[in-house]
Amino acid sequence: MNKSPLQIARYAYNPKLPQILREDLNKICASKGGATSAASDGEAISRLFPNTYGLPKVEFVKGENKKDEKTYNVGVILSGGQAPGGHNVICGLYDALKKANPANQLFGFCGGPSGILEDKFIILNDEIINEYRNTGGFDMIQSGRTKLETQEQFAVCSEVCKKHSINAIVIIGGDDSNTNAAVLAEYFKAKGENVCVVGCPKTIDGDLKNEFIETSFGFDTACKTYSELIGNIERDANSAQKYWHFIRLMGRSASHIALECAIQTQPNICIVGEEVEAKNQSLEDITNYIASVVAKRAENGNNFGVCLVPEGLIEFIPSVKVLISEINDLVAENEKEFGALATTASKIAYIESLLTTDSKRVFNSLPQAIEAQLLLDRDPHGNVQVSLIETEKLLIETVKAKLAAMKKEGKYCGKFATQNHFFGYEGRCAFPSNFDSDYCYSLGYNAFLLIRDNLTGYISSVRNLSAPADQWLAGGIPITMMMNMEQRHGEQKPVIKKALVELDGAPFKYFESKREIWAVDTCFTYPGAIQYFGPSEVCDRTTSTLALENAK
Ligand code: FBP
Repeated sequence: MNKSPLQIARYAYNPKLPQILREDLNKICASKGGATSAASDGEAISRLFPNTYGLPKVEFVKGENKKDEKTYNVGVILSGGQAPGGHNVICGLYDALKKANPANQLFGFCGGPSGILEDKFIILNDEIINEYRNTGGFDMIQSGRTKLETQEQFAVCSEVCKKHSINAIVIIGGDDSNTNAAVLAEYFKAKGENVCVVGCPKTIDGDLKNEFIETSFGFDTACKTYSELIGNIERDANSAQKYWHFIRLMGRSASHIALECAIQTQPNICIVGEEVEAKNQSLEDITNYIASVVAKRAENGNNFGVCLVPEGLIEFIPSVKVLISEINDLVAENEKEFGALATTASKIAYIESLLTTDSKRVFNSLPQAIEAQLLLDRDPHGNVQVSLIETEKLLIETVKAKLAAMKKEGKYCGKFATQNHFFGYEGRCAFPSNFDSDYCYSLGYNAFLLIRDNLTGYISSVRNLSAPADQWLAGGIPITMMMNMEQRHGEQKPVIKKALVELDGAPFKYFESKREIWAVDTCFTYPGAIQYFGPSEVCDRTTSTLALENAK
């Protein structure tokens, strides 16, 4: 493997562990709280998880633990989209496992959850692990989006575990993957098979968080990477003073990334999908708002600016949400006929003919490119892939049209020359920030302790993250505790509740209190590149989202 100087320097970085995890493994004990219950729908969830529901929360504390003579064969799986720090979760898990007993083995299932189903793995050793310490990407074992959810799949997992004497599985993934980890844990318990299943909270989207999981890993590095790029664009905009830049940011449904980047870079506009939905705003409302800011800045001689758009915005506009859900159903119900259509035009015409009158009107109001993007392949859940919809271009078009209409009415709107950008993949495999390097390593190391104490159905939890790493708290949360029942594919399913931006939460409140000033004045801030070496206040800084949420 060719190595850059930074990669070589990062190998030497020693991730910081919480104080408790620095103890000798035999001196760390699980302190258990009382029985827990689900976030809501406790009765239904307790029926579905008779063996793993109601388990206590666990915190690791100093104490005497029995000498562990057991040999562990652990399987690890990376699930879903890449997020900076994934390799460090594996490195932390590996180091703890080998520290407990050098004979313990770590099986890296390749290509995501399909790796265990196809029995495709590599045995991780020092040579492999040392190539990936503190590096971005998931390329050590790759990831995938296969869902582990059916009884047949679980039976295959069980066979593979028996074949290799695997007694624990760590699933590193988002809300759905951790939900599936809980279902798999329940399956093994119900069958009386002693395979411990532990989850780890991953996703750049930042939407896997709650009282016990302060943030998912990867969010910190991804937001810092995008903020660096946005800051650079802001400086370019302020230097040339001739373009409005429309920047779409990844994050799937949730607007956490856009909001965090807005706080870090202070752009003129940031649309928050959750607010659009709460205020029942239409595409026209959003367009009018942006056009009014453009005109106001033009009055002050500022024919430039920056507007951030979360990639999930389109799904939050109520009328478009209804349209998308109709299209999802129509595509699923008419899969064969729809799939046989050869051209985009014929697909558009076909769907249009089946839409309800209101949705047809909304569909027809969109530019043809967006109509086509709404019909692209669905994800494994049957949902539209928001990363493929160019909402920033849609807004440029609607704002242009609005400004033209305003000019006709005699309003001064200045010039509106635009550039569009989409930042997503640029941030998912960056070298993890010090925070993500430390957090991920701790999550992996901690996952081994959960396995050692046979805490199946738990998610690795490292908390108190705004404090220096040595003060972080480590433990485990029963996954069922974070669940509620939701309608999925026409059925009620137990799932981890997705955390969207809360409009009464501290990050949004902060943004709301500033946005009017940022809109008209030029208040850009330039965060610069992630720093890995240097003063702690620069290198170990966490996200504003975490700082504001933890300050409450
Ligand atoms: P996860 O939810 O699996 O962590 O993935 C997050 C994400 O990066 C989203 O922000 C984005 O919409 C999606 O993955 C893109 O998916 P893909 O990698 O399949 O193009």
